[in-house]
Amino acid sequence: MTLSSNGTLPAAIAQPGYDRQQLKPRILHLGFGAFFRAHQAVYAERLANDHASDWGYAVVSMHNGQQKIADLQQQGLLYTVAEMDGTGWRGQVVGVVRQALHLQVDGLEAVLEAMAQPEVAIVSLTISEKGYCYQPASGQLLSEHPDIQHDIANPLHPQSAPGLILAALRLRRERGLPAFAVMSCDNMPANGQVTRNVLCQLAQRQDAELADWVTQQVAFPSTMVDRIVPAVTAETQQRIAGLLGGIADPAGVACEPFSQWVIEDNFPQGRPAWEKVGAELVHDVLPYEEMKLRMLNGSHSFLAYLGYLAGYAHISDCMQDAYFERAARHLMLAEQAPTLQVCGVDLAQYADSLLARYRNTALKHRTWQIAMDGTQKLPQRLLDAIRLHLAQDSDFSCLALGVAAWMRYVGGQDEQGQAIDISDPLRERLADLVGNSREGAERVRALLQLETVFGRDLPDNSRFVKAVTDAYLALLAQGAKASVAALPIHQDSPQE
Ligand code: CS2
Repeated sequence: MTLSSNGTLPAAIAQPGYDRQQLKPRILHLGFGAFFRAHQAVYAERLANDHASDWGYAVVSMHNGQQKIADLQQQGLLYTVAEMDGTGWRGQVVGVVRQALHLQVDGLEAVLEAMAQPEVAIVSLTISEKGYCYQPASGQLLSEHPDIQHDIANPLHPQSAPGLILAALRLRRERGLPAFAVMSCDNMPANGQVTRNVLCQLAQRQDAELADWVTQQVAFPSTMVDRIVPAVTAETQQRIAGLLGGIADPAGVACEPFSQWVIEDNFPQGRPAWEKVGAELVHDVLPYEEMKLRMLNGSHSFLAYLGYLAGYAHISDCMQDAYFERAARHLMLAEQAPTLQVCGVDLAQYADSLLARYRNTALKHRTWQIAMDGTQKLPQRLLDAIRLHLAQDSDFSCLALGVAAWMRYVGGQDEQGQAIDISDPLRERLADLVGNSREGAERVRALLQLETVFGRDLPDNSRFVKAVTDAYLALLAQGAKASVAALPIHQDSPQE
């Protein structure tokens, strides 16, 4: 039995209480991953259930996730979201997806046609940092990216996400339809601006008139998104089947109860009334994005690299080590919070709530998962704050140790000499730099050559190079656990 032939779901499972036929795919979402399913779609579900909203989704996956789209289609475009914590698992069936396509299966024409429907007012994205084909250190298009090179030469047959969106905008322009807004929901500061940069810069390389039209007509609202959604495992699927009374849901997803969404209110073709279901619509998202990226994602990456090296498989395992918890708190409050502009948020309380979320043992959020794609994550999570410390001559020991731990991690061997499975779009370049440098200070200097990560300024800054090198050598000499325990953290620091 599948989810769509239901009628027999246990009473505890919330189900769509609205007429799904009334929903129109007014948002087309690119990237049908676990995060979208557990975050943005749930806001739309609440709007449809409680506020008679007709904002439904068309979802499109481009590269991976063929099976996921097929699974979803098999079960009438329904799937389950389970919230999990120490008190148990609670399930809900989500029905806001009205159409699901996969570029490799349904073809480019079908995808572009879906994006060119007059009712599509928003194209939203969860394509992960690397999907933008940009340079994390500068926020500009990475024109030498092979997919971008391809899309410059073949604008009508794009391979990259920016190329696909541009091809859809081109079609709308030809048909005299208004542009949709393009809303990034990925973890980058000023993610709207990054999206604007890559689209406009790619358009300039393709067609000057299209570039002008995009610059003038397309809105790129920024957002801050937050919900911890670990990768789905066989165990997650079993638990979900248990909730559903034995029905398997291969498109199901499980997440923490917490959820936050801050959105720049810039939608010329209209938007759902997200504010009715807990999202915050604001004029300027950047202060919130920086707060979340530095305090949450920054501490996540710190815990991921050091935790992995120390043998902790999950974030909640790191929290069992008092030195790790102390270091994460110090990183948040003493090294990240002072670099933030956000007003009206109690950052000590925010840090406490993050640590409480990290302690959720039901999540089983793997350090390995967070360690992925470090070259795309380090700048906004650790390096931006380091630049501010360098400018004001303040301490950044935890941040430096985080960067050093990433370098140790991409070295490819853990502290027991076991190989690390490194997942990163620059994996080959990393292996090259590692393979051609001697272990120790030379390795640090080699990795600092990655300009898309470190820019040109950091490798030239002697204080930065020394802090990271010292931390790296300490990691080699004494290991991750001892390095975290030895951090110069004063317990009576006023900020803690
Ligand atoms: C994590 C994020 O995998 C990672 O890099 O830091 O996915 C994190 O769980 C989310 O941003 C939380 O909102």
